[in-house]
Amino acid sequence: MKKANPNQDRPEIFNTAVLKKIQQARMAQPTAGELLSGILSGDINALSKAITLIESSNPKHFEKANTLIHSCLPHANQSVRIGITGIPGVGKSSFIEAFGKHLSGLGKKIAVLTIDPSSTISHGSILGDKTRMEELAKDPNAYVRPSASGETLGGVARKTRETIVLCEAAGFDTIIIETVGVGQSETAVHSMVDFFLLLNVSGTGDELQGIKRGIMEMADAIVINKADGDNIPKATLARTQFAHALHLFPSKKSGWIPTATTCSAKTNEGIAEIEQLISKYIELTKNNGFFDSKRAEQNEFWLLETIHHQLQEHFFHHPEIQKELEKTKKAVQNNEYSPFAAAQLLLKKYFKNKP
Ligand SMILES: Nc1nc2c(ncn2[C@@H]2O[C@H](COP(=O)(O)OP(=O)(O)O)[C@@H](O)[C@H]2O)c(=O)[nH]1
Ligand SMILES: [Mg+2]
Repeated sequence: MKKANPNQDRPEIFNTAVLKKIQQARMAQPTAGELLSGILSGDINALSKAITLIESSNPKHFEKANTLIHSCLPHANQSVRIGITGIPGVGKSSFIEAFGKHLSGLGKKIAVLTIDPSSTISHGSILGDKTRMEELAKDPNAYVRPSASGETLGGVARKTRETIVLCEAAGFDTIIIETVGVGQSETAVHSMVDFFLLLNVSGTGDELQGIKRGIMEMADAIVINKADGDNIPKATLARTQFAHALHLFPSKKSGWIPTATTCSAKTNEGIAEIEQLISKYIELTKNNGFFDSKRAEQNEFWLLETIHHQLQEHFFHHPEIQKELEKTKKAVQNNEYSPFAAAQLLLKKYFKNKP
């Protein structure tokens, strides 16, 4: 056998390789404490890892994720949360890019999150070509994070809400949430933001058609985008129509009177005014107490939402219930049982067998 030579560099290379592996493994699996100190120092890499952790659907990660969110909470409230909705193609991503760059110019730090439960199916937006917001993503004051994929709307929404907390702890003072503007995503976003902006475009002259009343009612501002070039007169007309329509809604608890305005994400016309509008809203609602009471209400909503969700998950994943449910479904379909009585039976069984 060859005698070991202490000066031989082979063992050293081996050691460095092992060391590197250990370091990489540690980096890949940082503790909640390591992630927290990374986040608090504004380390984007740590923030991204933390978001991946809370997005994980592996039950083994839940405890660590909860510990992390809990420890971020005391650092997480100094922000303005803005929701942007509108049908695909109105220019939400383009608007956020222009608006985000303007905010960055004012010295703000912006995190952009998207709620798009369909992203796994459509691979991003349906019409848009700016989903990644390339320019804003390059801005050192901005962080752009696409939606968690492969999830239901409820799942995406819950995780987005926790992501907001992490971003705020990392020092982002403006959180912008883009929804795809289809389905129920507006309601989910509305329940996690301070200011809700509905983006629109002028088109057929019959602008108010096709916009759900409930969404208009939630809006704190309606912005007609693409007010540039030949489109300016039409956009101005649309703004007037929306302004009239907004007057017909009952006044808001916030004391704020929603407004309609125009902008162009292409020329930046009107973008600065929208920032001023939102600042006015924040000032008003912080002074009259609505800002804090709305956030408190939202916290309560998410508490109850999470409980509902977890109870449901637990029930439907219970092995005995899963077996029984199939039989019960058939019995109900064949009118052997009333749905109500069958539900009672299943629930009774569930509560009896609860571990
Ligand atoms: N002329 C003009 N086009 C715009 C404006 N904003 C967005 N667009 C275009 O509209 C299309 C859809 O934009 P996008 O931001 O992806 O819309 P989203 O689906 O609502 O996110 C893209 O081709 C954009 O270049 C604008 O202010 N003016
Ligand atoms: Mg988009």
